[in-house]
Amino acid sequence: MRNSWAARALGLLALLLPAACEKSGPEPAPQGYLFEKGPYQGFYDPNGKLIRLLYDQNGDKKADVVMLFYPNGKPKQVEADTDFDGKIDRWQYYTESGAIEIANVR
Ligand SMILES: [Ca+2]
Repeated sequence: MRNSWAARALGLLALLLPAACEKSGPEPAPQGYLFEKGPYQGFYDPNGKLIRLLYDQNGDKKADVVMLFYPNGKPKQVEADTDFDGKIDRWQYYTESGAIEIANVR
């Protein structure tokens, strides 16, 4: 399935979004804060909104999926290196309302 990587990336949201709401997490620093869990790394703004999400799928300490989000919480762009060669080979850009604006596979 062509869009399965994107679906998987979006599925990460389900794992990380609750963290933004947990009271037991680290107190937000003035410029936002980083949350790391296994291969996932999320960066949140001072209000606890997820701004950026990185995912290291193959465990080589380099992010293979990078997601950016609008202030409304919807995905803004998703870029992925699906063959782990260090180059982005798939990407999707979204409108602020959540519709896919550009999707491409290199
Ligand atoms: Ca990697």
